[in-house]
Amino acid sequence: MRPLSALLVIVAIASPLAAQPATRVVEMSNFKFAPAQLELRANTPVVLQLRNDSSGGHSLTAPEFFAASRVDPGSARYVQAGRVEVPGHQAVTLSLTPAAGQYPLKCSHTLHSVFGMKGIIVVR
Ligand SMILES: [Cu+2]
Repeated sequence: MRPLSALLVIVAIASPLAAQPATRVVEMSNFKFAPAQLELRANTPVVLQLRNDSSGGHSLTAPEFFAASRVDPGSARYVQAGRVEVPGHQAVTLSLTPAAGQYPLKCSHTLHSVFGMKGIIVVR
């Protein structure tokens, strides 16, 4: 294949992928979020994959963040009163568009945030 042809093939393959929102993974375990500081781009659609590798349940609770974000209709059912529950050994995938700001996040389960399960979402 000539170099120009190869380049055109690469562009054709890459373009549809570039239009997809980036996926950011948040790992939930006993008792932390990883990353504890989640950095997102303002007004840019993103897919958040919340993975709980523990046997017990956790939540990502960030009412101000979810109130300020535009949560896609298909993901809205996962957000209840600013909280997303993720049962043990499961994952929840959310599509949303965040707004600029700094938002505290924590796990709402008893004592989990006291044990360190908290963090911040920074949207620039
Ligand atoms: Cu928890």
